[in-house]
Amino acid sequence: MNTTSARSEARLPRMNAEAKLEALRAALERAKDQQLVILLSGHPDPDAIGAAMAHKRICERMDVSTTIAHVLPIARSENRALVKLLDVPLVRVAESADLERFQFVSLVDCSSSESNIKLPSHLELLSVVDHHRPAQIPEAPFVDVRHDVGATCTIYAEYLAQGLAPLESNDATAGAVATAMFFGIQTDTDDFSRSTSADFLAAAYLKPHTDAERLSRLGRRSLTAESMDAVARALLDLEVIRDFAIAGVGRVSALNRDAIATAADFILRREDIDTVVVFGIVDDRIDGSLRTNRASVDPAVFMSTAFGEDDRGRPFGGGRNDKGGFQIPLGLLAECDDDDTLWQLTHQVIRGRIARVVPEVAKISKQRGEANSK
Ligand SMILES: [Mn+2]
Repeated sequence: MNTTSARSEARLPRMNAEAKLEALRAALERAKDQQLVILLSGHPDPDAIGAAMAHKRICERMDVSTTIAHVLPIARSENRALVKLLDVPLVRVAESADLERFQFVSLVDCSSSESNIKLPSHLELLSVVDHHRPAQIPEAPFVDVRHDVGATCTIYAEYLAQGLAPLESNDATAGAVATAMFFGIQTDTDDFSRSTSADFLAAAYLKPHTDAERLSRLGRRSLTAESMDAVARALLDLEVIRDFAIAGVGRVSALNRDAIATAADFILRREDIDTVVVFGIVDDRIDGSLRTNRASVDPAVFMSTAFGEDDRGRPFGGGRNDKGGFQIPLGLLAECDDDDTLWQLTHQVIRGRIARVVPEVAKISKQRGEANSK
């Protein structure tokens, strides 16, 4: 990351904070005494959950009845721990009918609504607050999209600090909101290493209200037994070729698919390598993660060189900065009942594709093949 530009971005004058608060107030005023749903996108992460809790807090001060909903399951065990430890009121919705009773929808940490559910036609988009660069600027009565901050919780911390439902020490509900928001900033900025000064200011505002004990438990980031087993299999399968590493984890359940990324993050900590690919089978697809800390490796280029595109021209994988991933449907092979055979085949195919980028992988697999056939 270019620190010079981060510094100058952080100094940009905020577009009239007072007017912004007034605009958010006016938008929420329209939903007074009505039902609003905050619909989280994708697998809810701490930044989305923290921002949703802040949004709910603001709404409820204005007599807007608010429900936080999500469609996809909470995939990472550390995020499930967050929900459990802080008693976050989340409702899982599956179909359009589950959203019938709401008149308004707000989006936090995303700019377009979740695509895995059809929204009822009467549902009106009321607000969008996000820190990702949107494909197109969403249209809603209130939109605050800033890509110069590290987390959506940073934006919400500003709203709270500037007078919309400020955190107070004698407030019983402030602790859970502040803790979730702080953890949201912490995780979205890679433990503050990518924080802008706005993120630090927000974290400093939240910190006195956080619950230190629960925050430290969240920071330990527990793993499920299945994820830890997957990490163990990755270590057993690990092959190191100069400064490149590759490892397969076999099959992991959809709920624990992040075990693949967790294994990749862990292996990258090995001091003699700078790039790693970890892959496994999740449901009916091959799922993989790339991690690198070498500046000359572009994860997007790595992915397209190795895996190319599907028959509709969509890439199997992508990435940016130091991370990438790929998903390849198994197609008819998914019907194979023999998991061992399916895994051997997957292992061979993925190594073959990785060899397009790291040719030495092919040599080693050839030696292995010879050794196996003896
Ligand atoms: Mn975020």
